[in-house]
Amino acid sequence: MDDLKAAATAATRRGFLKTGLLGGAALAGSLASGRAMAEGDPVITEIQDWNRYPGDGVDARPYGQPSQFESHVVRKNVPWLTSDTISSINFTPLHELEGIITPNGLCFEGHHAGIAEIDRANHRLMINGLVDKPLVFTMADLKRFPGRENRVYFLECAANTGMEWRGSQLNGCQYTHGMIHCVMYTGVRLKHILEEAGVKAAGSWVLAEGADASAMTRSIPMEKALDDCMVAFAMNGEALRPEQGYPIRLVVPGWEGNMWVKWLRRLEVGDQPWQQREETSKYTDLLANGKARRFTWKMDVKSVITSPQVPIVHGKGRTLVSGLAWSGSGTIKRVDVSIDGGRNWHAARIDGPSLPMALHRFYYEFDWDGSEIFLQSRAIDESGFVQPTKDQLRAVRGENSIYHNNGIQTWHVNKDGGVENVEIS
Ligand SMILES: Nc1nc2c(c(=O)[nH]1)N[C@H]1C(S)=C(S)[C@@H](COP(=O)(O)O)O[C@H]1N2
Ligand SMILES: [Mo]
Repeated sequence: MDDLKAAATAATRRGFLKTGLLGGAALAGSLASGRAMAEGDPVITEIQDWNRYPGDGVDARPYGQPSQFESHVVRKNVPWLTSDTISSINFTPLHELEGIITPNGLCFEGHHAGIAEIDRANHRLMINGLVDKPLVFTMADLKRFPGRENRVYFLECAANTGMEWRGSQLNGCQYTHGMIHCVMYTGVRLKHILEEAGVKAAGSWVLAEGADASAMTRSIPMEKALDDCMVAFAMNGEALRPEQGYPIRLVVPGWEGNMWVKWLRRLEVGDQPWQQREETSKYTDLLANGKARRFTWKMDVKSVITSPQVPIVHGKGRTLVSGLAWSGSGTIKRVDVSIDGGRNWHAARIDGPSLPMALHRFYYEFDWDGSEIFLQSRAIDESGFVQPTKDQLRAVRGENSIYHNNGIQTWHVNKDGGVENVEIS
C-alpha cells in the first residue's frame, strides 16, 4: 500500500512539474493526446454512407433527440432501493455530462406519488393564511407578473450519497452522487408574490404544497422565502418537464431537494412550522445518541469526480480528471484533487461559470504512470467550508443517517484502468 502510494505520489510530482513548467503550452506540446497517422484506416480511406447519401430533411425531427449512438446516456434507478417506482428516485448520468447544466431529459426524478400530468389551463397557485388578501394566480397571471428572473441553481436530494453512510456500496457516480441536477430556472421571486398578497406581521413561515397525489408539503422559514426562493415555470429555456413539476415548482436555492415542491398549488403563510411528515419522520438525521437533527435545510459543500468512471483504456500517459463541486452556501472557491488517497492535494482548475449555489466544473490533468491510484476530490466554498472525509463526518453524525452525506469520495483505479468505489478515509 505504501509503495503504491509512493509510486502514485511520484507520478503526481512529475505531472505537476510538467504542467507547472509548461503551463498552457503543455496542451499543444509534449502532453498532447493526438496519435500518429496510421496507414489504411478505412474510416478515413473509404467513403461512408453518411458521406454519400443525403440524410433526413428539416422537420423529420420536430423535437430533437440526442444521437442514436448516445442512447446509453439515460437516467437510471436502482430497483431494490424502493418497492415501487411511483415513490422512488432515479439518477442523473453525471459521468456522461459536461459543463454545469443538466439537460432537461436527464435531470434525476424524485417522486412520492408518481408524475402529476397537469394541464396548465387547469392549474392555480393559491396564497392563503396570514395574508392581507388571499390570492389565486392562473398560469397566465404568473406569466405577466413583473420582475421575471433567470437563475442557475443545483437541486440535490438530501438522500444523495445516502446509501454510502456505512461504507461504499454502489458503483459509479451516477448511483453514488446522481441525485442532483443543475438548470437555469425562469420565474418570479416568491418574495414578490408574497408581497402582492401582503404578509401579516405574525407571518413567519410559508407552507408549500404540491398538486400531486402525495400533496408534498414543507414548511419554509419566511426569511428564506423572502430571500432567493422562486416560483419557476421554465427550465433551460423551455417549460418545466412534467417530471420536474410542470407547470410550476418552487425553487429553494442551496436547500435540500425535498423543499423544492413540484406542481406547486398552494402557499400558506403561518406563524410556526407545520411539522409535516417530510420534516419529522423523513428528512431528519438520527444521531448516535438517539436524538435527531431537524430542519437541516442547507446542502453542505461537496464534490465528486465524474471522469474517469468507465475504465481508462488509453494506458499510461496524459489523463484527464473531471468532476463537479457545489455548495448550498454560495460559490466554490477551490477544488483539490488527490491521486494518492488524500495524502497529497493538487489544486484543480475550475472552468465555466462560478455561480452561487450552482454546480462548478473542475479539471485536473496529470501523467498517469499506469500504477494503481486512489482518486479523491475535496471542495472548499466561498464561506471557507471544507468538504470533510467520511470518517470526520461519521465522528460528528454517527452512522444512522441517510441524509446530508457530503463526505469525500474515493475511486480506486487499478493497473488495467478499471474504476471502483472504495473507502479509505
Ligand atoms: N409535489 C412534489 N414535490 C416534490 C416531490 C414530490 O414527490 N412531490 N419530491 C421532492 C424530492 S424528495 C426531491 S429530491 C425533489 C426532486 O426534484 P426532481 O424530480 O426535479 O429531481 O423534488 C421534491 N419536490
Ligand atoms: Mo429527495
